[in-house]
Amino acid sequence: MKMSKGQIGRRLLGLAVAGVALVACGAAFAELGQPAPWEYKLQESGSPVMDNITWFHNFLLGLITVITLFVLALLVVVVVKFNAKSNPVPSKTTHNTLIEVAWTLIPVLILVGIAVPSFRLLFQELDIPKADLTIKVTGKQWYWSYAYPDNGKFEFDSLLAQDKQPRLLGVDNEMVVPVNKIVRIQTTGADVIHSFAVPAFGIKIDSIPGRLNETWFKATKVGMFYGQCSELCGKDHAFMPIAVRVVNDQEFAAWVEIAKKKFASNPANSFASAGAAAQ
Ligand SMILES: [Cu+2]
Repeated sequence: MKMSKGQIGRRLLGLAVAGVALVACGAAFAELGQPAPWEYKLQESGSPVMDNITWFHNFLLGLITVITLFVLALLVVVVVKFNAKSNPVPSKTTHNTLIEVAWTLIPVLILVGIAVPSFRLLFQELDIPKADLTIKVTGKQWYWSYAYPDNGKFEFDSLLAQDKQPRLLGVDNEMVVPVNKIVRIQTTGADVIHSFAVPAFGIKIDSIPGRLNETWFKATKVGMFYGQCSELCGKDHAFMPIAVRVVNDQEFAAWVEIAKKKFASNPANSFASAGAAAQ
């Protein structure tokens, strides 16, 4: 099939419009705390650590775009100006001190420019501030258990709820945390290695049997935040979502009172109360 220039132009214009519409939809569908259809960016941030991860991601993306375009431009110059036809007698130059110093120093400076914010982010993630509350997260085949040692030592299981939305992310018992409070997560695995991850909080940490790993987040927005187990842990790996409900202080206090009674008969709590009796 032969197309006229006008037809090709119209097709290209159509493609461009479709592309722009797709990008606009990606932005329009973005929802706090969960993935969205056609999303191509990081999830919207809900914590200071994720703010910095997002900034660092955008910074690197900008930097790598500039570097890639620069290298592409150099390649084009070489191909066009120095091919055998347009440059039949090649130069015999082998050294140029200025260029050699520049192509050593400039990449070093770029790497230092990346290293500084990179290490700052790493320290922010790993250096856990004084926590307002601790939640112990245990990964099990195939669900999560949450224990609140600072709020009455209750523990409960959180399982996928088939009838809840968003699909495959809704659970029967959500983890509940207060807004703008520093939450320390201590995590371990009861059987195999799992990984506790909530993208909007910028956390992902392995839950390893026999080890206690730590991370932290400070949720800055009220609402529902979802994550998934991020370590292949067996046949139902895809069906052990993480749902975190961020509420204000009064709602959190009220929930703790209800949870203490509701989960009092949970067999997991016999261990917690046995621990309390032994103290
Ligand atoms: Cu898992």
